[in-house]
Amino acid sequence: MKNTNQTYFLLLLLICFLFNCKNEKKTAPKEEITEVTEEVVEMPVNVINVVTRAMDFQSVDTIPSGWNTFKYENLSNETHFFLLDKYPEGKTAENAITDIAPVFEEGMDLINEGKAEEGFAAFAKLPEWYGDIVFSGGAGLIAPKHTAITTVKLDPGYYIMECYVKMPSGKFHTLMGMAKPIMVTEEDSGNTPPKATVNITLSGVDGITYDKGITKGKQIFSVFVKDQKAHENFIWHDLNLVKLEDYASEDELEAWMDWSDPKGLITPVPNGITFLGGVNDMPAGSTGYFYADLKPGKYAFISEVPNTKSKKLFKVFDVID
Ligand SMILES: [Cu+2]
Repeated sequence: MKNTNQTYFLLLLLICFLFNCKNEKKTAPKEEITEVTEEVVEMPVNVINVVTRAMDFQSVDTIPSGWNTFKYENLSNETHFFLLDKYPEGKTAENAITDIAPVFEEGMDLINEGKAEEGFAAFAKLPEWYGDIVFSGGAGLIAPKHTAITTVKLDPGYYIMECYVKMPSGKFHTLMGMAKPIMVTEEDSGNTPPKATVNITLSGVDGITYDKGITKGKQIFSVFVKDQKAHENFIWHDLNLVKLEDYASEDELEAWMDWSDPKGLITPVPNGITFLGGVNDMPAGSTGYFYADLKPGKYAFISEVPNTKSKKLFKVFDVID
């Protein structure tokens, strides 16, 4: 009968397939397997999930210290990032609300009213302990409906996870709910950092440099912070990956990257710009990592500080097919 023959043939095929698979595993030389895995960028499995649906950070409250990889899913309709602020002993989210937020609000309101000088002067009211906050990395700017994967090393302590991108009204997301306390415990995660495919050096003196041409496909970028400083807007330099459409304006992007500009860091982002993550502010000497899957096209690395072009903190590059 035709049907029986067909079944028999399929069964034979299945047995052959299973046998072959088994056989291959047994006889494949070890070197060959190692060679294959070296070519492939493996995605991390042990991750801390962070999700934004509106003006929120949904994640666990307590994480181990040491190397941690964050998978930040931005399901909202706005561009966000997250920065991990390590607070000095005894200071908490309550102090952020009472001592810091009002100062930023007052300063920003004055800048928005066109009173830039008075606005900047208002920041003198920041408490002394503000200078003791250690910005400890996090995900760079990430577009709506995109996911950023970032690996950083954290010391034990009390942190605030924050995003200070601004609403169209000029209000910081930090004041809209994007500030979440995270406890980093003494217990070490036991994780090791990933192996980078491209090594970036970030410096306030030499700008952004990297060790090889950037090719399409999955990449793991390491970001070494050679030196660090507060720029004109009090912010340290970080590293963001951006996809630029042909019609995107580099000048508009440069201006947008300064929160102290009345139009800066306000969503929506300039036309033709898609943020793809990166590594947020970290102290000098630190290294962070981020993952990206690149398609051919025009991209840039840029810091979230003013005057990036002249500081060499805005590097445009092509990913060729
Ligand atoms: Cu935000």
